[in-house]
Amino acid sequence: MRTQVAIVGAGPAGLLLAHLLAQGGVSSVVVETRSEEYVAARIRAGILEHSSVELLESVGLGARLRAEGDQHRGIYLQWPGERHHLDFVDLTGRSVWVYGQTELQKDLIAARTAPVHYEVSDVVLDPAAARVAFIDKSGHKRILQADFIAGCDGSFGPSRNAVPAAQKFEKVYPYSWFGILADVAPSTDELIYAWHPNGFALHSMRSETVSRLYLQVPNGTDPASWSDDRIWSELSTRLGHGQNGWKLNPGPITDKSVLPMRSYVQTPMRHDRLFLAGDAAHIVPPTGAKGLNLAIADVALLGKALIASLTERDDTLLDRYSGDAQRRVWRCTHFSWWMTTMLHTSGDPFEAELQLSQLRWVAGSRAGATGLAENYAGLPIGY
Ligand code: FAS
Ligand code: PHB
Repeated sequence: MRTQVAIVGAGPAGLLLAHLLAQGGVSSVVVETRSEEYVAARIRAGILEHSSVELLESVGLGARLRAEGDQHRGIYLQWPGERHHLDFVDLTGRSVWVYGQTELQKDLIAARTAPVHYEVSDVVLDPAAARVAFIDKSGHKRILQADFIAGCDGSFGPSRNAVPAAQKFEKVYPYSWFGILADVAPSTDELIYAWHPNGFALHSMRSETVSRLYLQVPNGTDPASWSDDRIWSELSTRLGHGQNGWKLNPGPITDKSVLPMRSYVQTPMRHDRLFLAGDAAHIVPPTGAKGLNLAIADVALLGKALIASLTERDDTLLDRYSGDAQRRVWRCTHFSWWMTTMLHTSGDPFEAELQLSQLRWVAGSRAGATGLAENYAGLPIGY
């Protein structure tokens, strides 16, 4: 098989890159180990930052997002007895959108801009020859010859290990997130990030009838070990049920999962004719809502660079890709670490006082609030 760009992975990075390339007249073929249904159904991110929405709209992927997504002006920061709204639009002129990653994935699949081979196995990359070997779902050995390979295969794919002598930075946090989906209307109009002595809690949502909530739990927590009652009781405590008349409305829980928290950055994001994008190159703790948005920012840069190389024989952007992408990767890695360490408790009373002081400053100072807003709503792509 022959194409211009072989894309490994059909998550948001892989499918969005295929879409951007097609818009620029460049052909691609995607190979994916999972089924289309599995990839579309994975429950993951929920927030799209301003520049992600602008990019998606600019390439014809904004219609359902605008119709079914929910534009938010900001977030609430909370600690016992206090809840403060940070208005990103007032502070930075930029907003965010609540639109589940599953919905974006469905939009990307529906756009069908490139052939996708689902349920493949034995994927082997040859970065120097720009070749991908795999077994297709009928059991046939296939060779995909391209000009370039895009490694969009997430944190467990082969691409990140196909970069010899890569420098790897990793931080594992001493806690995880227990996430639930519940068939109940959100009890808040915008997201609540809550600091509490018992641990962090987040009230997010997916629609007017589906809530998405998270609890800080010890690493290794078994989702089955928490009863629904215990989950709602702990969420009520940490989110301030009854505080200033506010109520958390419980409802039927339809999904439970525990997500370990870590930061991971690998550099460079290129080897020979292989380029990494998205979780293949970096992982952030979800506290800053950056994972999906960083994947989008990577492929926005990589798509432009590949199009310039393949249609104008200009490799300037390709040669700069890893350095340009890493600037935003480290900005988002720092912001995600900063939000995580500010909001998650460790039981250390000194640390708790520092966290509360930082929260009071961010919520009470326009400079502090603007710093959070700039990063959360997202710096311009190419920052
Ligand atoms: P993905 O992991 O989404 O996609 C990679 C694809 O490559 C997958 O479909 C995989 O099956 C495929 N693949 C793997 N190995 C392969 C191989 N050998 N050959 C071919 N294909 C292969 N981010 C947030 O912002 N907020 C959140 O709340 C949040 N929650 C998350 C919860 C979980 C459980 C996980 C794992 C991630 C979460 N994230 C969250 C981060 C997530 O949204 C990622 O940032 C986003 O999916 C990145 O997209 P991709 O880079 O495309 O990687
Ligand atoms: C989500 O809705 O899944 C979500 C929102 C904000 C975050 C993390 C996850 O910081």
